[in-house]
Amino acid sequence: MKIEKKAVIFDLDGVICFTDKYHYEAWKALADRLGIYFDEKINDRLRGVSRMASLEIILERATKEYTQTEKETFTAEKNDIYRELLKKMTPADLSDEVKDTLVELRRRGYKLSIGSSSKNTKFILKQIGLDGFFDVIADGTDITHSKPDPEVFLISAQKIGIDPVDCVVVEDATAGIKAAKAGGMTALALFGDAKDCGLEDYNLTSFSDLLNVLP
Ligand code: B16
Ligand code: MG
Repeated sequence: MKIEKKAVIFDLDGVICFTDKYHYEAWKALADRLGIYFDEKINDRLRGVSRMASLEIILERATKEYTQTEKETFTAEKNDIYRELLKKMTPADLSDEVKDTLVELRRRGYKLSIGSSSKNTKFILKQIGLDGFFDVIADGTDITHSKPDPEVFLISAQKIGIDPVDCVVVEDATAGIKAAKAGGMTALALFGDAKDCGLEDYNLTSFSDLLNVLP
């Protein structure tokens, strides 16, 4: 299959790099402190969804109600732990496969951008040595509605100046595939629960499979 498009919008967590273990460790520390059961299976449900929506999923197992102010304290607490863990990331956390594929896509003339729900996007990109690499970044700091709402991808397309129909999105989360489709874009699934979710236009076999699909 060949897909004729002008821009590629990448999800960050789970596509360009892998921060799930740090999200898990940070949420687990918070859940343990609150005495709420949390495991890796529940953590999988947090892929691509916003920080507050992630907390709400964890609180499904809480035995008491929390106020909005308490919830905001909890998400801030989790984020402090998470950012400390992110400091462990280095350019070695960016695989040669991802780096070489990005460079080749740029050589082929594609505009490259990020569409991530994470408010830590710029910090993560700096840690892995991709600071300033992408033509455009749209992230959790730009949006009011998280994936599966298409907002982050539409802002990304608008910032690059390319029509959504000429954009492909690479995603590891079903929420992200839904967001891409809702935005009128072509959705490529890679890893995670996005793969074979039934809504994707194409399942990538690997990150570098992009070079087979995008001429
Ligand atoms: P933060 P993505 C998402 O990033 C993560 O997959 C999701 O687990 C996280 O809750 C969300 O970012 C918000 O992240 O707390 O750093 O703002 O997959 O859209 O790149
Ligand atoms: Mg993701």
